[in-house]
Amino acid sequence: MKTAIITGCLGQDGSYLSEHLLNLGYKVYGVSRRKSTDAESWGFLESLRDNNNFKLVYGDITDSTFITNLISDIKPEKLFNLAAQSHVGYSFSNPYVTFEADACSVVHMISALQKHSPSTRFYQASTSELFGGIDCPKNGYTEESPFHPRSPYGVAKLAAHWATINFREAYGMFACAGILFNHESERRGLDFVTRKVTNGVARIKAGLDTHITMGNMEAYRDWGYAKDYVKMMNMMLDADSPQEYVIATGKTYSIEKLAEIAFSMAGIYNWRDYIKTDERYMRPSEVPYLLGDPTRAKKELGWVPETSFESLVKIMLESDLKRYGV
Ligand code: GDR
Repeated sequence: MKTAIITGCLGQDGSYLSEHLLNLGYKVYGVSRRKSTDAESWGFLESLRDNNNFKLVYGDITDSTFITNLISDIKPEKLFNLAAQSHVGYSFSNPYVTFEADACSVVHMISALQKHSPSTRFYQASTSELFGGIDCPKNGYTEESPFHPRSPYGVAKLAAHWATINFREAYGMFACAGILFNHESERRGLDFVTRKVTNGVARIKAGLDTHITMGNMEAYRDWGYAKDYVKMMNMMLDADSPQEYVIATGKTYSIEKLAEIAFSMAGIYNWRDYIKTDERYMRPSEVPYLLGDPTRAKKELGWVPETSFESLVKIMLESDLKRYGV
C-alpha cells in the first residue's frame, strides 16, 4: 500500500488532501499539533476516525526530534508539508515564530528525509506571496518571475522554497514546491479575507452584526477553490521529474469586488453601507496585486481549475448562511 505523510492535516488543504489520497488508495499519516483545549477533536476529519487507512499523529513540525522519528519510522512514498504559520498579517507581529515554523522546520524536514528516506517524494507548500505583487506581469506571474516577498511570512516561505530546490539540486532528491495562489473553501479560516466577508454577510443576514470591519479593500487576488488545488499537489509528485508549478486561475479580483458579489448574492446591493475599515487590519507592507499564469501546469500536467470565482463565493456563502440558519 502506498503511504503518505501530510503535515497540517486538520487545516483546509491538509484535510482535503487527506480525503483525496484516501480515495486514491493511500495509507495517510496526518500530522497535527495537539490542542490542549480541544484534544479530542478531529475537526474536518471527524468522519475518518474509524478509517484504518488514516492515522492522526500529534506533533509539531518545529520539533526536529519528532519529525526525524516520524520519517525514519514510516519512510513514506510521499511527504506533503502543508503545516505553517499561514497568516500573512499575523507574521508581522510574530516574525520569529513564523520563520521557525515556515522556514527552519522545512530545512529539518528535508534533511531528515535525505538521511532516513531519500527516495520519499517531497512537496513543499510555496505561495504567491513570494512574488510580492508590486510588479505583476500583464499575463500574471510565472515560474520564471522574480521574487520580492513583502512580509515575514513571504520571506520565510522563500527560504523554504529555495531550501527545497537546493536539496533537489545538491542531492538529487524528488523535492518540489507548488507556488499556489490564494485558495479558499468553506473550510477556510474565518480571519482570511474571503471567509471574513462571506461569514460577515451571513452574520448581517442573521441579524447578529451590522457591518464588517476590514483592512485594505483595494488589493487584488487570484482566488481558486482549495479542493481543485490539492489535486495538483499530488500530480506534481506523480510527475516524471520534480519542478515548480504556479497554481492559479489566471483571473484576479479586488476585495471590493469580492464584497460586492457576496453581498449581492445575499440580496444586499448597497454593500458599501455595511463595510467599515480599520487600520488594525492594514499591513505594514501590502501585496497589492496578484495574478497567476498557470500555463505550465495546464500544458505539462493537464491541470485546470474547475471552479469559477463566483461559484467559489457561492459555496462559502451558502455554507455560512446555513451555519447561522439563514
Ligand atoms: P493573503 O490572504 O494575505 O493573500 O495570504 P488574506 O485572505 O489574509 O488577505 C488577502 C488580501 O485581503 C486584504 N484584506 C484583509 N485580509 C484579512 N485577512 N483580513 C481583513 O480584514 C482584510 N481586509 C483586507 C489583505 O490585506 C490582503 O491584501 C493567503 C494565506 O493563505 C497565505 O498563507 C497563502 O500563502 C496566500 O494566501 C497564497
